[in-house]
Amino acid sequence: MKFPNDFKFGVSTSSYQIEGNGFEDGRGISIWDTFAATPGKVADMENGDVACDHYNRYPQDIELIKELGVDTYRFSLAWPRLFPNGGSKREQRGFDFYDRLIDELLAKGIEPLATLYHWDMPQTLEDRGGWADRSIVSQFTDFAIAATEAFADRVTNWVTINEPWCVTWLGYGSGVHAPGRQDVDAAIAAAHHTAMAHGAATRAMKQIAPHVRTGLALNMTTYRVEDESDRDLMDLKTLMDGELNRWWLDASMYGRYPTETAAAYGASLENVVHDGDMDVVHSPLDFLGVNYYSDSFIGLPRPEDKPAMFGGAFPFPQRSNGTAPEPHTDMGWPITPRGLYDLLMRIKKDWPEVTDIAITENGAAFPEGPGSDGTVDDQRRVDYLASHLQSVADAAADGAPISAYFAWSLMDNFEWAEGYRKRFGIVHVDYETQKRTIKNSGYAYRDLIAEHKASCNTLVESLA
Ligand code: IFM
Repeated sequence: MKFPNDFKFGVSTSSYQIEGNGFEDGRGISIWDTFAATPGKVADMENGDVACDHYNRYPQDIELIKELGVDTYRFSLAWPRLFPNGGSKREQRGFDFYDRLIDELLAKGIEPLATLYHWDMPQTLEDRGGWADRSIVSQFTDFAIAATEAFADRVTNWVTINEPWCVTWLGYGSGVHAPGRQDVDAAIAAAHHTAMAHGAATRAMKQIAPHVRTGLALNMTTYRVEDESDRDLMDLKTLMDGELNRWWLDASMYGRYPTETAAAYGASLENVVHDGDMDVVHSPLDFLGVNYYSDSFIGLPRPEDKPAMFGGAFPFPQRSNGTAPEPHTDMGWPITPRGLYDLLMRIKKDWPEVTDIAITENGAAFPEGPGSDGTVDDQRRVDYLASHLQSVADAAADGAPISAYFAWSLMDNFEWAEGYRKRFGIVHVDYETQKRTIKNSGYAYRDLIAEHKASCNTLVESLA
């Protein structure tokens, strides 16, 4: 596998999924606290109160990151740690925590990449309508300004919003994620307000700190249609592609929404888009973050079909769970590494203005834990990562402008509605003891990075 010489390897996490330290040091209540406390929402009624206790154990976790040999670490800021009730009243202990984290990363030679919003909105803001209410745009922009003022002296690369599709459609459409609303109009409003929030925040951040680079982390997929001669299925693909792959990308790069999908949203969208909004939305990305896990299969559903990832599109007819091939990960998501290559090549072709792509998440859930000898033999994850990294390398060789890859995730963590039973880490976490054990996939990733660096050094030496 050959990567560009300046290619960066990283690992990714998010605040609510790993930090724990729920309500100490002044952290306010987030929508995920509320959602997790609602019976029937999260498996086994688990929550992020303790999680991986990263809030207290971050120095050891940074040691682990160092041991893996990665160049960069992507984490998110917990909004309710910095502003417990949204609004403007700061909690200094929250700022201090991220100061310590960033300083420790830099001291160890690891470049921080900060995500502003990875789903833990202060509950008070949701009580005012959350992403479905227009006021969230200015609230988010104020939060982005405060974070920039505090951390941009040390953090250059920022993701504004992680997976706005999930925020929108899982949070407000299907309700399987916090805040758990099931309201298509609210979801369509959220689709617009997340796009506006990215644009408004980006402009404000760059005014204060012109050197910052901002991007969105979009969960993107390659759609496979069961029968391409079926007009209905192909039309459905266009709608779903517009809803998931193109919505935020066309919005930020070109200041417009995909025509067919916007038309399908109809008056629900027209009612929330005010004059001048699309100028706010239009805010070209410095880099595109791609979170890729799986292809999606569009076909006529049969009772025996397993639902494919992101297969449930809203508000379109539920005809999207086509036959997904085996094998699957523990999430039931098909393993389709070539889809990542195809996606990257599509981005190169369809959005030539995107000049920098980072794979901000890629990984797989498998349950393996330590065996009798203490090691974690997670060969399926080793294979998953290797095959997807191969696709990244191939796409880079074929001219896709990819500069970085972040494995999801540094360590096992709170997998949202699935609680702790789905493990994505390349480091195993024993939640009873908080012991961390690097899995074989972590060692394989470390070795791949070391080989890459060695081959770059050899090249430099041979040129000297
Ligand atoms: O754990 C999540 C992450 O928070 C967002 N992207 C997908 C991951 C796996 O489901």
